[in-house]
Amino acid sequence: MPFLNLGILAHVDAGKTSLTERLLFNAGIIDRVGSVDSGSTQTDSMDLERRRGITIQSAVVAFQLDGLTVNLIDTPGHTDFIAEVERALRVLDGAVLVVSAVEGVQAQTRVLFRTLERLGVPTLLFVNKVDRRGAREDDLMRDLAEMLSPRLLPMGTVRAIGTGDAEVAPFGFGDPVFTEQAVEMLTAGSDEFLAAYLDDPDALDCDAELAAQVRTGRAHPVYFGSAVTGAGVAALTDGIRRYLPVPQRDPEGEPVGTVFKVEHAAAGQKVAYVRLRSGRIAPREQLTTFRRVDGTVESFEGKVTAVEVFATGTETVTAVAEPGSIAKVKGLTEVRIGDAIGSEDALASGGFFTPPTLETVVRPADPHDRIPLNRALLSLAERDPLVDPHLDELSEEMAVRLYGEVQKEVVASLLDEEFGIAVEFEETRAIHVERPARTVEALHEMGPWQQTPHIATVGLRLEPGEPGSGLHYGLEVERGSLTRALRNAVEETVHKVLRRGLYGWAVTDCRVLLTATGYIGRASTANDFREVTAFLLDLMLKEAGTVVCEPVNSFHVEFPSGTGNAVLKTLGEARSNIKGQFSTETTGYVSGFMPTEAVHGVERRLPGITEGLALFTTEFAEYRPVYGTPPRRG
Ligand SMILES: Nc1nc2c(ncn2[C@@H]2O[C@H](COP(=O)(O)OP(=O)(O)OP(=O)(O)O)[C@@H](O)[C@H]2O)c(=O)[nH]1
Ligand SMILES: [Mg+2]
Repeated sequence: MPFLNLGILAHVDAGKTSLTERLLFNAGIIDRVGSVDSGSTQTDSMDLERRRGITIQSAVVAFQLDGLTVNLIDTPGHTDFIAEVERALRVLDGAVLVVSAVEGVQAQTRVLFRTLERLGVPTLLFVNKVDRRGAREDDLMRDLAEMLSPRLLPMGTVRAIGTGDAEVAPFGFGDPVFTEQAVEMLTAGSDEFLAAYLDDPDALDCDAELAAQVRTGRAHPVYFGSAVTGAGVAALTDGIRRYLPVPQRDPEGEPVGTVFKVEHAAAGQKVAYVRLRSGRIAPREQLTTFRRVDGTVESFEGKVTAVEVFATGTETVTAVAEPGSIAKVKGLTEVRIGDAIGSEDALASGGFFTPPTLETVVRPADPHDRIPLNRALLSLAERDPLVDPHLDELSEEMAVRLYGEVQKEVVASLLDEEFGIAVEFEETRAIHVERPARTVEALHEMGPWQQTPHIATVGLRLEPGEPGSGLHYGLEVERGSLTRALRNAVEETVHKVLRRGLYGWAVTDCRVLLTATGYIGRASTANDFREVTAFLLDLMLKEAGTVVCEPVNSFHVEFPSGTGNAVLKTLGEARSNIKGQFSTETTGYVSGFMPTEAVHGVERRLPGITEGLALFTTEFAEYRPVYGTPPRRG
């Protein structure tokens, strides 16, 4: 049976989990629609998810749709868990982007839509909560077109919007007004379709053209509805079946896939969630997994002991995994989230979203728990490598990287529930970065044979890059001028040394080029190359100097006019840089930038000074040079 791996994505609270529940109900998988508010849904299964009513981890459920198995991935919307969304994005054949009819397009909606577009993931839009007071239709459609894409087509209209009786009347190609609107959008998206239209408008197959344009990410049908009342959801289901692609996959050949989730089953056994691109996976299969570590690719061998695939809802059955399916694979002891199976080519190159910009020191409430805590943190990192547990040099305690305060709570709760370790955190602080200030070069030439301590010639150039471009390493010498082992030794050392710049922060937004090499047959060792490279980089960093930068968020806040002074004072104390400001008789609006470190404090204080009426949205914008004396790490 063919598979469709479908992601449900949206900003926080848009109704993804409720919609998942409704789709399962409509497919006959569950006989009662669970509710997020009473903690009874299929996909919010962690204790903390049920207690807080938010999704923290992506979850997979399956249902059948006219001979198609849909593996649905319900993702979290809270920005602290964007890493989960990132991993889900790598395995999707299609997506439903949910927007709330009341809250409308949010910063996160734009981020997600841009990413889906960039990856070419065919995407339908679902405007949820049409039953809620304040739900909008026409002007929301205008917002969607303006803020997301002009290539949208509303697939129905809502009657009695904003009431519990809201119903959706789907459009069809029998309706001339809808057909005209569809033709207008479709001709703008394809010159061939435009030519065919000019040739003979009556011979057009608009539905087939719409499917073709959706599948290539050039058009997006928009469905209105309510996950809670079920209005409009049947039309969405029809759209999923009709317009999203069901890729053909090769069942022969080696299994190739991506690990997008890792769980620990009872007895600490690891369960890898694999989206299989081609080939099959059966028990006793020997698999090779690949992982990028410090710029080079490492591989691990593992033998599969058990395979289960998603069958109905959250239930899985023992089976041979077919291409296109999502399988739970046991037996791969070394496996980590993000690993590629069967082929290096399946490895992701870089992330779609900015890595965490905050960090905190975590210490056990009971000092005897130090070693178990280290072990537990490493185990968490297998599921979420971005947490990146590392030793904080000043406090000599473990530190973890975070997207925000809610994630801190999740880490604490996982450590408590799964490992029985109570922890305390230090105050969250921003992770700064260092950018080299100018281009520098250095060369170490080996002296006469057997007289130099290091038998290695290495030339390096360090060049500042564009802000946000990351760290890149490249060769300006022939690949063959150095053996593979020695070349790797240089590259690894570059990544390792630049993890700590002059102030202790990671060095980024630059290029390091290998400009000269030399070695002597068996006499030169990888260690010679490591030590020379580290020595040169140290010199070069000192000579170039670095600019320390801090993470900065853009923000937008709306508040009752009378509270303007208090809001501006709070923003000022948070070192905000205000870019735009205006007010009407009732409402004030301010937008600008503030250090990421200050965001949580502002979020906490705004409700108190605005009687809970402020609307605050924010997202990471960029790293900016800090004023005054740069802070040192640790
Ligand atoms: N009235 C109404 N409420 C809805 C609808 N869909 C969801 N809700 C409510 O909105 C809240 C959030 O719903 P969820 O389904 O948890 O939203 P989510 O997008 O999964 O949230 P996160 O996973 O935390 O990002 C809950 O209180 C739901 O009951 C809807 O169609 N109508
Ligand atoms: Mg949810």
